[in-house]
Amino acid sequence: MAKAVKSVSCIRRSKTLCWGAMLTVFGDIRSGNCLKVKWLLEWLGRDYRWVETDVMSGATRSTELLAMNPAGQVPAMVSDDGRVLAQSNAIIGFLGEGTAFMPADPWDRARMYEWLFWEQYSHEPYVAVARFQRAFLGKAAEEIEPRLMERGRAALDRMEAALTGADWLVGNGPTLADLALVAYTRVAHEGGFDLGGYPAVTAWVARTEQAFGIR
Ligand SMILES: N[C@@H](CCC(=O)N[C@@H](CS)C(=O)NCC(=O)O)C(=O)O
Repeated sequence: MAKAVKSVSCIRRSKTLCWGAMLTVFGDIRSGNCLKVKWLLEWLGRDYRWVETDVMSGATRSTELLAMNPAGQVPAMVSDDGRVLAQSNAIIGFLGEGTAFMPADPWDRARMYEWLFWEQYSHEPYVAVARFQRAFLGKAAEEIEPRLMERGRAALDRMEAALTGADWLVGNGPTLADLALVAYTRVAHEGGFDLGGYPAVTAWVARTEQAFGIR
């Protein structure tokens, strides 16, 4: 479970003083990429610290955070032994190792990765970015670049096709592919996407939230 938040500058000081030997995640609680990591840690019952890092205030570009993750982004995870891992899907891949969310079958595992890479290249850049611009930057619908909406709808269309007649994206149970893709799909309406026309996706969102204990 998440422990109390400390300031980012704390990372420069003694690790025993600030973090102990505890897994620590730097993340913005409003970010789907960060929430993927939090949800999995909670589901696994792992002891961890969450350091809230406000994307809007530029905290991801602080000297401390850039020293950890030169990409200047969250999530960034500091493991128990002090090593740092960035990229949400790499982090959930590490944490999900050995769980039922990581298919043992090599083909199914590769298909899970297929969805994870697709999420970052063909879904998140449209669905999450439209949401960011609408919900966080306060842009009106007509200010959103039409291409963002077209590509976002194309991503949702692809998911609808994949989930029509299937409960999960890969195999017969939830995997990290479902976890990664639910993060921004469940809040797609905040970006102006109407999930009303996506019944299979809507049912899958509810199923995936239940499977991972997402509230
Ligand atoms: N591909 C990265 C994307 C991370 C990302 O875009 N993080 C955003 C928050 S959702 C961020 O830190 N933005 C701040 C910035 O780029 O300055 C991942 O999956 O972790």
